[in-house]
Amino acid sequence: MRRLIPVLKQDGVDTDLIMLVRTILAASKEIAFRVSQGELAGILGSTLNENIQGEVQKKLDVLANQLIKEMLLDDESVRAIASEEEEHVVAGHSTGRYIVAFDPLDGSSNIDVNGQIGTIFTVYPAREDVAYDSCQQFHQPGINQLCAGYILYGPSSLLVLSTGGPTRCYTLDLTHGGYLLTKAQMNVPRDSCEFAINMANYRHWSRVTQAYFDQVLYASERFRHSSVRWNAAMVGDVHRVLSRGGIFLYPEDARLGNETGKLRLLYEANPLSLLIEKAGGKATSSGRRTLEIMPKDLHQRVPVVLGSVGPVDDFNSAVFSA
Ligand code: FDP
Repeated sequence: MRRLIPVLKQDGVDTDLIMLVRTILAASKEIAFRVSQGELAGILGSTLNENIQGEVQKKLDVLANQLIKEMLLDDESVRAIASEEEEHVVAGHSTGRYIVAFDPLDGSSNIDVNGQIGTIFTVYPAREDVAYDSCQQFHQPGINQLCAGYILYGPSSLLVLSTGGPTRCYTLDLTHGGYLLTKAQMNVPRDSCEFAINMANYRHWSRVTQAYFDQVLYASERFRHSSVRWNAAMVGDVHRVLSRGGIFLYPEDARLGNETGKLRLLYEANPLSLLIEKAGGKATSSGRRTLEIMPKDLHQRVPVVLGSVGPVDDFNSAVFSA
């Protein structure tokens, strides 16, 4: 089996970027170890604080953020950092070539139930036309991403990564502590009848979204054998879609704070959209390609609909041409 670094070299990835990915993965190995220790590591449960999004911070959210942030700030190629757990941009090195955004711990509600959780990250080129520590560094569409990935802390720890080429999957080998290539090219099947959506939000959805799911559940022949799978961790649900097809949806809804969606464009929707596209799937937001949205805010939320081309097109044509 092949190790990560030779694969990245063979893919022609820039040496500085390879080193940066290694930095992120060093932090991920420490998080994977603590997660595997669970209660024994004293990392379960909540802190007394809320993050910038007004969500209760879990101990592991804080620990993961601290670990990744500190390791990234030691890397001279990093000009600025954005994190779900940081209100503002964190300044790095003024001459660094890259900016990095990350969600240190996705799927927080799964931490205390021994469920799937993950770290999502993305790397962009630093902008020369704005201050090195300005939030405008991150005002770049997702198509500019040089690299995107997630680490899924599940029964085994997996790294799913694209550096502009195919979406590849690596498994953390605990015997030597490195990531080994276990799937050279992930491919999202074109069609599938599996939906990942929090159906309990039905009452808050727009009328057209409700009407679409009325069809899926009660009338459509195409989706007669459909099923719903909801992990409550985007990394886990998107990993299932990447592995065997399906559609993941988190539409906007009427609840306060969710009017433009729940998931964050910069460090959730964009990296996962790149991985889906590089595996032959489709990633959209309000009917348009997510990767082309120009971000206006570091913590901007967007509706997310991604996965197999067939069901994504079906949803968008029903809801946006209605
Ligand atoms: P969480 O808030 O637990 O970190 O990032 C947001 C997210 O999880 C996604 O990972 C997940 O898909 C979604 O929110 C879960 O939302 P619900 O609470 O509506 O299930």
